[in-house]
Amino acid sequence: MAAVAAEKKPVLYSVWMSSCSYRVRIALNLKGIDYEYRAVRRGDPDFEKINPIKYVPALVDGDFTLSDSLAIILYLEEKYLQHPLLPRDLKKKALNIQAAPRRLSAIREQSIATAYPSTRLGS
Ligand SMILES: N[C@@H](CCC(=O)N[C@@H](CS)C(=O)NCC(=O)O)C(=O)O
Repeated sequence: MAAVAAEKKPVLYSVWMSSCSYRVRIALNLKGIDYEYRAVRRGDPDFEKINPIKYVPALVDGDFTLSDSLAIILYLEEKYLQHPLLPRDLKKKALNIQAAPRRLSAIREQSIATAYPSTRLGS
């Protein structure tokens, strides 16, 4: 009988201060997924070969490459059933996905305000 090849860890391509990448790291950690982290520099031609969309984050899972934080999080949620991030109830789940883009921009605004305090509204 042929041995079953061990599945490789998913690889996250990320920039340390990218809020879009934080979301995916938060999801990976909440779900307890073992993954490999690869730091990317802006304009890195090797990364652009892996992800022609060029934006981080990008997740490589075997022969599958996916870009966009929300798409990645939903993919991880479906693939790894442990520690669900979304309710099972169809309508509650849909409402969470409806709210997700707003929550994602809130993370972005908070991280910009933390990194660049002079950009805070009202200051
Ligand atoms: N909707 C995308 C947005 C991706 C995005 O804008 N990524 C930024 C970093 S947060 C990026 O890679 N920008 C290109 C650049 O800075 O050169 C997502 O949520 O992943």
